[in-house]
Amino acid sequence: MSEAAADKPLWRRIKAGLGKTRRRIAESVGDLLHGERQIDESVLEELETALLTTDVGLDATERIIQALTNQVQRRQLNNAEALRNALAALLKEQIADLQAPFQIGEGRPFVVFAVGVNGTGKTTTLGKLANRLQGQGLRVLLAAGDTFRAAAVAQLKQWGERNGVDVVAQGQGADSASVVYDAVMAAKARGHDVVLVDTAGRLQAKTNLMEELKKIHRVVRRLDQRAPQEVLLVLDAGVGQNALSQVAQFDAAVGVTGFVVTKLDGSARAGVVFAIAEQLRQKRAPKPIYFIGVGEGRDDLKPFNGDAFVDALLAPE
Ligand SMILES: Nc1nc2c(ncn2[C@@H]2O[C@H](COP(=O)(O)OP(=O)(O)OP(=O)(O)O)[C@@H](O)[C@H]2O)c(=O)[nH]1
Ligand SMILES: [Mg+2]
Repeated sequence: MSEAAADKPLWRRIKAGLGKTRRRIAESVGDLLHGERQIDESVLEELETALLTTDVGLDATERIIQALTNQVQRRQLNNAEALRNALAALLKEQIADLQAPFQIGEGRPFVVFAVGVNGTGKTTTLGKLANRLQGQGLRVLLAAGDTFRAAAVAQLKQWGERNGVDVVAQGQGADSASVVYDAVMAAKARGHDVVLVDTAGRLQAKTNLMEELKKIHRVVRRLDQRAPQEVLLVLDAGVGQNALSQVAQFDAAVGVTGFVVTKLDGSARAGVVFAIAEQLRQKRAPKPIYFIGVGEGRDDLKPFNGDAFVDALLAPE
């Protein structure tokens, strides 16, 4: 099977998940990308607006439009297909550095944190991830490090029960660092490969919660210098450009190693992925988007594939 053929089902599923953003692009510039329009500099203004309204962000949009303008001036883009191909190539290039497989590497247990502001999808993402990793034959333990919200432990336990994954938890209000300590020790004793640590959603401004997160991080680091091997910042695509400040703040607090962008299915702002790439590029600190969330089901966590992502966004209805 060719590589393109092998990718097709993934592409199709992502296309469905990105429906809202895709439709917004198709509605605003579909005639331009898929029709018979003459390509000149004025059509690029419409494209610029479409990119901005899907949250690609000013900087990335400007760079892309500038590159297209140059090509139009050199008369390299004289039909819709040429424009669509050029745009796709630029968008793919923009996020090429963000692609890396999520791998369970060295260290047992391999410790993964999910961090992020309230309600971005941390708990759900860990549930889906537990399912995925168990499917790869790894022994997974979930740690209910969110002791802040009453329903949080129950929510994680429910995910655990549904998928046959062990959960380490204490009651609401317990010290989250102690829960995580217990979980790592339990994993060592029982031979789990991976500990997935759920943490409380926090407002970036709440320093005490950020301090608590740093404390959990320190406790785990003390148990194993290499841990946590991954700190996943879970971002809700719906917040658009606001995601950028979350990246900066969580990275400063606990050193983010990669991202999960959730709720792409419910948002017309999937372009934020390009804005994140732009921010990382400017800081010369590329980090991968390991996964995207395209639904609430356990199979709705997909590895991020930049080319498939762009092809899905630009696909006609
Ligand atoms: N449509 C859709 N819904 C999602 C996705 N990921 C999470 N959700 C939903 O978003 C809501 C919040 O998810 P949680 O996993 O509880 O978020 P959280 O970050 O753990 O929230 P806190 O612990 O309160 O900070 C739930 O209703 C999830 O089902 C996704 O990719 N797509
Ligand atoms: Mg949660």
